[in-house]
Amino acid sequence: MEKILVTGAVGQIGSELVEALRDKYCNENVVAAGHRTKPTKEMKEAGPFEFVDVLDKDAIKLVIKKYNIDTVYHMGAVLSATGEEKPQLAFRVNIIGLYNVLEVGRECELERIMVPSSIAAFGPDTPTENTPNETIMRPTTMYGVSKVTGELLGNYYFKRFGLDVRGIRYPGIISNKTLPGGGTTDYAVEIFYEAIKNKHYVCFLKEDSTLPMMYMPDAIKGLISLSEADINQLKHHCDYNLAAVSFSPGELVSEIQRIIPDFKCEYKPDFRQEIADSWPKSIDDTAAREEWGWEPLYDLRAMTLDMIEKLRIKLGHG
Ligand code: AKB
Repeated sequence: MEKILVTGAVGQIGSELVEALRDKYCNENVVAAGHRTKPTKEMKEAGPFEFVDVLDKDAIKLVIKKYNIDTVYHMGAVLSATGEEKPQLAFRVNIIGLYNVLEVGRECELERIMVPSSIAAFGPDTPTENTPNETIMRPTTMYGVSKVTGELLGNYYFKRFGLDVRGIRYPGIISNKTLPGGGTTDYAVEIFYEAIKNKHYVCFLKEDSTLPMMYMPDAIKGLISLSEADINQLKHHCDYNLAAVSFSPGELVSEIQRIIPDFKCEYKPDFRQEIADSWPKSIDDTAAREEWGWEPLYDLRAMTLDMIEKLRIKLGHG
């Protein structure tokens, strides 16, 4: 049975990933690790939890040894918008933090390290429609720079040290359990909370700003499927494009209005618009489909229906 460590476990993806991995591999085999944010009562009571700063290599090593870890899902990261406000922090956490995890992985001979990348690894020179897996990678955000670096480092550790590092380029992730924080695609989560609570939302991106997006169940399924894929089938390692849906704020608003007809949205683009403008609008994920059978389950309509149903219960707006 695998013994897994999840860094960034209290974050948007990490929190649901821990739940899914605990369901699959048993609670006691999945160690959740956060930096400072306290875990929920459920996360703490269900299985082991540790506070770990990814900038402290010895602390990472200690936890890996303590629990006899063989697989790490390294989800701890600073996202794009925060990364532009605090580029030095983003550099340290996303690049030095990852380097520490890879070095510990090499020293402890870990079986596998999963490291998510992002559509932010692309930049304004990249073709924006159906962006190929292999294309121009010249990001203009610190977050994007850190993600390209992460992909290259992961591929290097595989080739040079035989460490099995794998990763996917996530689009914006939409979810209803833990709020995202500091991302450019966060509007696509906030909008649901505001639509249900106040029937009004002020969007920080333009109405027609199309970006690739994905519903959380698909994001979790994708990462776990890649982790379980037969290594002999993989031609890539840390750089798989992953697509599900692409939509603009305007298209999402129309979809929400099918269920909440009096919902209104205003548009006041801020500094995050420039980040969004540097990213692809849609992604070609043929490599992931062919090499490990990737297939998303949720389209825009199914995701919107499920989000509103779940959030109405959560927010007591039944
Ligand atoms: C962000 O908006 O920074 C992230 C991402 C696309 O990687 N959600």
